[in-house]
Amino acid sequence: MNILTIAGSDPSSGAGIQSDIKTFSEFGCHGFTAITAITSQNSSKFSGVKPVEANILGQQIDSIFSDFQVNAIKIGMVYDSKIIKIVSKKISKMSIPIVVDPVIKSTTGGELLQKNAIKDFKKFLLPIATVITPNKYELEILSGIKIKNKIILEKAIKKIQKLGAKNVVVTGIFEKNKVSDYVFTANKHFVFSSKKISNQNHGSGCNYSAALIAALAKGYNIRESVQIAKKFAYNSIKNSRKIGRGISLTNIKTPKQESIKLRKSIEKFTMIQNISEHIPECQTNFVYASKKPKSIKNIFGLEGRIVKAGNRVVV
Ligand code: PXL
Repeated sequence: MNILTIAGSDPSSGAGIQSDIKTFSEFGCHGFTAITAITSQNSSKFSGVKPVEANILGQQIDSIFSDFQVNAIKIGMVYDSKIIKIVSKKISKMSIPIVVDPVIKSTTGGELLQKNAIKDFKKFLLPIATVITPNKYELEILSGIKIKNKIILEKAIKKIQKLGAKNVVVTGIFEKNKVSDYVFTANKHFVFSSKKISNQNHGSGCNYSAALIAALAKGYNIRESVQIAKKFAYNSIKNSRKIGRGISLTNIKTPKQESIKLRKSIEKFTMIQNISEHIPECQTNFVYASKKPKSIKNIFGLEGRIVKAGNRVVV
């Protein structure tokens, strides 16, 4: 699968396009990029931003679409109205999944969306979003509603859906000792919770939305994709590293050679036409041993199983 990220450059590679490319390749997808703005930042300080000229951004997007097949798009930092309008003009007629991550402020306080661009963000980008992934703060800004409890949260989400976003995933709502994501599709609601990791980091939002679009591109439905993205972001926080003087950068652990091989085999398996018909009632799994195994550490397999869902195969 090929995925285009339309986003800002982050020289620390913790967030932005640099991080998105890493996430896409982690999912076995090829990442294309169209850069909207150049930020200057490290783990402690956001020192500046320069948006790319709108026509240059348009050219980047055209260069990709005139040559490659693009299966899905992620939109991250867009910064100003000119950028928002050119993005909308170039992609609004495309019928592929689009995840819009409405980033407004960086962890270190940098402005990623100008205040006077919020109106155009709502007008042009919400209607093209297959999924929008605001955190609580971003939802408050986009809906204009201060979220004090779950009833108000629901009201704010519905307002965003009315503005055109088909599915809304509100990430990172803190509740006692867990952190929950609220998923609203056209007619169903889900809540997914996980343990709270109290670790200030740079990059988890980008990891989440990039993993979400990769899962959607690979054919998982919204519910499955959110679960995949949540786990992916959770692990990237768990493995985050303090590389600089400031906050930690999330870290996508490079998997071992064996797990790459295992994943490739599973991917090939899932691509076989009508393979779901051959998965038994008890479902299936892929497990293998490296040569001359000495302990259980030399056996590789999937956590969980490969299951049949209608005529699809879910790993
Ligand atoms: O995580 C949000 C984000 C997105 N894009 C860029 C960023 C940040 C946060 O700092 O710098 C370019």
